[in-house]
Amino acid sequence: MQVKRKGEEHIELDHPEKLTIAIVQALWNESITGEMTRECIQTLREFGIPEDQIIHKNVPGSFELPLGAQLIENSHHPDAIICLGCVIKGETDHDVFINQGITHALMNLNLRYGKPFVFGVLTVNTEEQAILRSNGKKGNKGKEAAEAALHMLTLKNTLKSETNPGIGFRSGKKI
Ligand code: DLZ
Repeated sequence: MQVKRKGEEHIELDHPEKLTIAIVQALWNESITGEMTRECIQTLREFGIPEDQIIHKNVPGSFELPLGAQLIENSHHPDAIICLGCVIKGETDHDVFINQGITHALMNLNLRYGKPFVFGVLTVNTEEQAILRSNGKKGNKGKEAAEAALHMLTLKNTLKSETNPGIGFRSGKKI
């Protein structure tokens, strides 16, 4: 029996090859968000998402993640959008304002579009904390974000099948 790693146990996709997933990466603290993006893409690939169905776009900083995500939603209509950023606390409260702005905006996008807009943003006190959370020593937020997106798509598909028994299709697409 295949033992699933933590985070995988709720992911069950019948047709991952039909999914399109977008990643929006903030370029502030790029070495950190680059690692998160690399791991995010690798995780999506491990679950069977085709390489050419992973859309990867950049925005300047984490504050721009929600608008970047909405623009991609309007242009490509992916099944899920993963937002990756890293906000490090400084001398002022900028981190609080940016983080609150992103969380509210992404929550609104989730509910408005009824699809996962994943909050894959590190909200840390130091660069060291960010490195530990992006190099695997204390996990990798990019990987977690990919798993969160696929978990939510599994849930969405399960609920669809339960309410339309024997169908499980929408727009001819069962995932
Ligand atoms: C301005 C700023 C600061 C001070 N710190 C960060 C940060 O730690 N992480 C991040 O992703 N972005 C930061 N930014 C940039 C803002 O997110 C945004 O790009 C600019 O304020 C322009 O709107």
